[in-house]
Amino acid sequence: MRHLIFAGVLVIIIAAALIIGLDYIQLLPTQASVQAEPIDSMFALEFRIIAFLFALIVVLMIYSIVFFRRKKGDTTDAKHIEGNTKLEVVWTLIPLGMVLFLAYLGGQSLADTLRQDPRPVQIDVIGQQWSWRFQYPEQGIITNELVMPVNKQAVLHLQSADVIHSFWVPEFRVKQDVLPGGEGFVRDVFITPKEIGEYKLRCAELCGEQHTTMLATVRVLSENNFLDWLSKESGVPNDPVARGQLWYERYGCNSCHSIDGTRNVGPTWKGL
Ligand SMILES: [Cu+2]
Repeated sequence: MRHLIFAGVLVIIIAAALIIGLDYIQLLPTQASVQAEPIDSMFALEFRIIAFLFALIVVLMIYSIVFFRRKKGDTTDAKHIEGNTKLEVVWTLIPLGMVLFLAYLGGQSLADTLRQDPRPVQIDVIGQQWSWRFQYPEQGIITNELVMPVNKQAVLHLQSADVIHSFWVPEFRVKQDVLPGGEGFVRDVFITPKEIGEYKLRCAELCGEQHTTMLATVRVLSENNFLDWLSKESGVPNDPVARGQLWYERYGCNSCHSIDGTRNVGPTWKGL
């Protein structure tokens, strides 16, 4: 009994130290979207459970090694134990209950991230080897950076022009595969940014030679700045050279074709 109380106190102390330590080092980046909230609370809960289970197993193991090791000269056999039905029922039912509870919370969090607000901003996102393109169908805008207003939900309709990519902005937490195959394979992701700022969109699915360069800038603007941006972007220049330059960047041609003769994935456009 004395051992049990002492080991129990040690488990509680180590678990508490681990929980405080994990909170202190802040494993997750800034929480920049409303959809990140349920995901972060799941992380927080699971880190606490993991810290407790780690302490429970490791402390009891090390405690036993230290206090119950064979004494010098002791050649007697250990006591033979044949099963313990009560214990086995308990250590099956408790984890089963915990896993079911976590599944319930996971389902709730998933539903939270998929909730649609009335009249969200509509954005089509096209992933291709190895760039991103964003289209605002209501304003006729095509661009290579994702621009969104703060505190307003955006629905991103994701599709791929070639292989499977994955849309991931760590600060927004939510992540979604981007599939080829057209209409029936479009996947939606809902993001309500809550921090003005600049973020990085990464492709999170190995998609070929230059997968690691498949990045795009994400800018979250105030509502007024977003409206200004929309009106500025919807104008397309009349000069064919300026228009060509603009489309070369917007359609992501520049990720494969150079215009100065530099060797790249595709042939250069120099002299065309
Ligand atoms: Cu990709």
